Amino acid sequence: MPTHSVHVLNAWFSMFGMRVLVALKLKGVEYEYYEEDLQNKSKLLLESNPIHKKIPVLIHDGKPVCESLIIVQYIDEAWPSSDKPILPIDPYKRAIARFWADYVDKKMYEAGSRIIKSPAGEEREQAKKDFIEVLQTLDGALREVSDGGPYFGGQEIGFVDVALAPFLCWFEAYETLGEFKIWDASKCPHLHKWADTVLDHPSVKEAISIAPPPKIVELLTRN
Ligand SMILES: N[C@@H](CCC(=O)N[C@@H](CS)C(=O)NCC(=O)O)C(=O)O
Ligand SMILES: *[C@@H]1O[C@H](CO)[C@@H](O)[C@H](O)[C@H]1NC(C)=O
Repeated sequence: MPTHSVHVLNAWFSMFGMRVLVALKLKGVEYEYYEEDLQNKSKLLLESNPIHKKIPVLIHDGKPVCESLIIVQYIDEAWPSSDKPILPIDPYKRAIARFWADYVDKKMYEAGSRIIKSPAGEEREQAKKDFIEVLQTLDGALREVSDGGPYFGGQEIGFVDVALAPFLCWFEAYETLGEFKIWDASKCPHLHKWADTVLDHPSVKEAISIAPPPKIVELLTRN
C-alpha cells in the first residue's frame, strides 16, 4: 500500500461508513473507496479489523482505524491544520458532543433496527414509540447545544451532525417498514429543520449520495 494513502473500507448502505466519508469530505481529504461484500469479506477487511470484522475501516498510511466515531475523531486529529474542526475546542463542549454521538449509537440505531426487524404488532409499535422518543430527545438536545445555530455544532457542522446525518438516509426505510410518518409522529420542528439544513451541506450531500433512501428501502424489502 502506498504511503500517505487514505483508504476506506465500507458498504454503501452503512450509516456508520457514511460518517467517515462526511468527515473526510469536511477535511478535504482524498481517499480511495473499497466497497465490501459483507457476505464475503475481503482479506484486507479481516486483517484490518480482526476483532469486529466490520466496516467502516479507515486505513491511513497502512494503519487501520476502526469504529466510526473513533475514526471521525481520528480524522479530526490527524488533519488538524484544517480550519474546520469537527469536535469543539472546549473540553466540556467536546464531552457533550461525544455524549450525544454516543446516544445516537446506543438509542437511535437500536430503536431503528427494531422497527426494521420486528413483525407488525406490539413489538414494532413499541420500537416506533422508542424511535420517536429518541428524536424528541435529540430535538431538545439540538436546542441546547446549537447556541442558536442551525447545527448541533452551532454555526458550523460538528461531531453530532456527522454522527447523526447519515441516519436520515434510513428514515424512508424506517417509515416504509414501520408504516408511519416519522416527522408527523414526532413533531420535532427543530430537528426537522436541522435535517433539511444538514442534507443540504455540500460535504454531507456528496458523501451520502452513495445511499439514496429508495435504494435502502429496496435493499430491505426485496425477497
Ligand atoms: N460500531 C460500529 C458499527 C459498524 C457496523 O455495524 N457495521 C456493519 C455494517 S452497517 C458491519 O460491518 N456488519 C458486518 C458484520 O457484522 O458481519 C461503528 O460505529 O463502526
Ligand atoms: C469472494 O470474494 C473473492 C475476492 O475477494 C472472490 O474471488 C470470490 O469469488 C468471492 N466469492 C463469492 C462467493 O462471491
